[in-house]
Amino acid sequence: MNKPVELATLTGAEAVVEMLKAHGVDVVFGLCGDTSLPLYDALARLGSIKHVLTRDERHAAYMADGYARLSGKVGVCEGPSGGGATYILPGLVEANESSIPVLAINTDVSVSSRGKFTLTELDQRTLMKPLTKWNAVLDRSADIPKVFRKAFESMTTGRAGAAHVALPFDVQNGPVERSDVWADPTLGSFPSRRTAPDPALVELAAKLLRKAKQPLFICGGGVVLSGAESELLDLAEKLSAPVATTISGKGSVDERCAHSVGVVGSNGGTPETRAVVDAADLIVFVGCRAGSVTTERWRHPAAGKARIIHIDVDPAVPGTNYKVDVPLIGDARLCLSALNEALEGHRREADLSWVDEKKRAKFEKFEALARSDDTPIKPERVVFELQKTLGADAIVVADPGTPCPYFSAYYVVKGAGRRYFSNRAHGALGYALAAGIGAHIAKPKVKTVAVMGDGSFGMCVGELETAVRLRLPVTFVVISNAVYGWIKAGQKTGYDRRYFSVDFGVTDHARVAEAFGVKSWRVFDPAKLGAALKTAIAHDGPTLVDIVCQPLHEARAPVSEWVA
Ligand SMILES: Cc1ncc(C[n+]2csc(CCOP(=O)(O)OP(=O)(O)O)c2C)c(N)n1
Repeated sequence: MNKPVELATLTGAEAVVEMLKAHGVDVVFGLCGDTSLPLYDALARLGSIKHVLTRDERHAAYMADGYARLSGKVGVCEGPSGGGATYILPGLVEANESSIPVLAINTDVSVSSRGKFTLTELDQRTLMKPLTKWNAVLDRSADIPKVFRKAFESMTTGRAGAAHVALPFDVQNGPVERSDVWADPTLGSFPSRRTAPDPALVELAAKLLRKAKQPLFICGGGVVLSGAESELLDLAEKLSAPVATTISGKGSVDERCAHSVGVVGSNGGTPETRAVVDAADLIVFVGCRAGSVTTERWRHPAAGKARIIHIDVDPAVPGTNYKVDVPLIGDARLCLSALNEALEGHRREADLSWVDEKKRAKFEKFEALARSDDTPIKPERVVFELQKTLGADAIVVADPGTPCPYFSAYYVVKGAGRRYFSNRAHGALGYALAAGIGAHIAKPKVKTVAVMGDGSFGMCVGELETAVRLRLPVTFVVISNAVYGWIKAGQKTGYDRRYFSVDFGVTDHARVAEAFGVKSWRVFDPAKLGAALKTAIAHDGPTLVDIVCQPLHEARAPVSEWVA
């Protein structure tokens, strides 16, 4: 341990930092520990990588996730052994399932201390294996360069995902040949090494699209991840086809345009958007897993109701939930652009006013509630006021509970590209605050707003200190109702109002935030909400608006069914 190293060599910890730099990493989110001391020392000495100290590892991973979504680069987080690994895990699994490249590094007890009841010893290899796309535990320093090259290649090629590397204490101190420290920097961004679809299948898909009477696109996160927005719009215009999205697909298309249907499914869809799905005779799923929420448990579309073209970079996706007429395997941008080429000169003229009618009907119901001066404040009013206040380029991050379904349904994304996201893989409460911080660090010139329920607030409040310490002008909005409202609404509709163990006490979140040094407002009166949000959003430091809201079990459901 701590042997002097030769000049042609780096220490393992130095090599890790150099490998991160070689892949273009400029920020790491994380939290210190005994086993991380060599890594921290290397980060300090080798400069250039900014370290964002977080208050727990879960939020470090959520920050890395939000950062990756907005920067298009791999998000990196780190923590120590034992609890540092178990705490980082929730963020890592969310990123992996959401196809976001996040690299987590947990330092570990020395290789020489393994199997001796060493404090914090944990089988990180087995723990992380089912939760990541790729993971490794380093046993020798010489392997550091190739392990990091493999991690980046694995995270950003094909279906993007998370990777985990465990870095033992003595491995951080051992030697690495300087000449081994190199990388392909393009692997630091995603998607890298795009793959194109089979031309024969492209022709088949084009044939189906030419014949379709009522084609519809349902876009998942894959369109935004691949940057395929303009190829999608070109194709939708050629076919005069409506474009619906999942929650993660919001931003595939400017939601103000005639083609946009909005979000479909059981967490943000409405009867009007469902009707558009039911009317289609050909559905093109793009970068979408056609999971339970998007399809309302595989009922919309119903099996056999429409022909299916399924575009996905992951060959395992098409055919999993629907009988697919044509699977197109490849990067969404390359697949859509191949379809555009195959349909060159084709134009299906069709009137989209029926889609507009559906949207009008949906927003009429919404606005009637959004303009209400009732107290407690209706969730619709919160969406309405934020929509009025935020610029077109703002980023909104929504937690589960009230925020996700309401903002997914009614917050209109003005422009294509990532402007709205939620943690749709596991939907764990308490994601938005930290993911919003990560998003802001990636896009500091754009306003970021994180919207959460009070259940979520209880799970992430510690990171307010991080926002204050770094003076981040992020606005946090708490929908305050002293209840795990989404679940109580499920007890109302599915269990005959037998409410059980879902209510908790009232907290003044504005005062809590103030104690951290966050400028805060607590709003009861709907007439005062707009002004409070406007001032909070314009402020040049962290702000929080605590809105006393109608609980979900008393509100009109934004969807027909509560349990996906
Ligand atoms: C970590 C975690 N635990 C439990 C759940 C299950 N769950 C989904 S929504 C919800 C209620 C959310 O409550 P709150 O954040 O107060 O928002 P509200 O529904 O009241 O708007 C719960 C407990 C979850 N999504 N994540």
